[in-house]
Amino acid sequence: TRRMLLACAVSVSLAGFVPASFADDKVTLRMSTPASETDQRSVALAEVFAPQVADFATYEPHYNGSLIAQGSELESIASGDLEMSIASAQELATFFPEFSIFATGYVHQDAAHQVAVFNDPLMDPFKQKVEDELGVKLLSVMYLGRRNVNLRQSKDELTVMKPEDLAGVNLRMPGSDAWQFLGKALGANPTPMAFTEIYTALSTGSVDGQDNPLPTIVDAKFYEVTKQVVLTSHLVDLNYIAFSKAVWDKLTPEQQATVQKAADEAAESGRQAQLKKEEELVSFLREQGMDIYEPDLAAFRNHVQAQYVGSEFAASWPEGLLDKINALGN
Ligand code: KDO
Repeated sequence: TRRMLLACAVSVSLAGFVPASFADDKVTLRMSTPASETDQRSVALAEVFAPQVADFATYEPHYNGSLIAQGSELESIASGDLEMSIASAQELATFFPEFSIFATGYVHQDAAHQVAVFNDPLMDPFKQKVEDELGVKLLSVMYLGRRNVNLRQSKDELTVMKPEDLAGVNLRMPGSDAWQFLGKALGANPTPMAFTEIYTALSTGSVDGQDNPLPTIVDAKFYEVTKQVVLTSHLVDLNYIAFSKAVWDKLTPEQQATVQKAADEAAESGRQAQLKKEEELVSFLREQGMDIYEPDLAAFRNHVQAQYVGSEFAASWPEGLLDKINALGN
């Protein structure tokens, strides 16, 4: 009987073990992001990207940094532990410093400018390098929005018109050099912290504020634990749809074209949704009792730009690139 039991156990476990390639011949696309499921980029990928690739791929999103911690997604794709992410230029700049140009304050002017830059030949060497050296394809550019300074203090307690007004303010910024530099360039005292920790940090007062676009302030409910938004628009922020080159290379040319089209259409759909939210949410946030106002934008722009001139970041930018980027704007 012992033998029989054993034989039985073996056959049961063998039956349970079906290699992925036999279980179904679809490729699984694990996507990891610190963003929530209701973030417009997440929604666009789930509702526009996933159905278009469904014939040959199963899209498997992981939200709120639950699979891979914020900032480690690209190396996970490189090592084969992840197939997709919503990557930032700041993350790419940790591997390739020249990407910091796309993470620099007051460079991109709006969503259309981001698209023009991403589709311009100036982007080709950037995309190629990421593909060759990291095994990651940057498929399309997504719009995150205009980042603004969001503080716990009310406007009566602290009115921010100029960078000097942010002196000593502990501003949470994401944890990489390019982000910390931007926080300092704004005049604040930047503190690195993962996105998923911001709400608690704001509610306990371990930071004075954070910076993100209005749709994120609403989606992550930061308005519950903050009192004002200073419309600095210091970074018209973007993300790239990052895709494993190893997986891409296993797809047929038709499947590759489908993935590319699905990514472009998801990015466009998410962009339109996010732009609409940015417009609508000012009144929503005011209804929640928040102060929302414009500071002296020229003062912020001049101060931020002056910090980058002569910086280690600017030293990594290819000659003439900033002019080319500016020429693609208004
Ligand atoms: C953030 O950590 O503040 C940030 O906005 C940085 C972005 O690059 C992006 O990763 C985003 O978080 C997450 O997707 C959560 O919205």
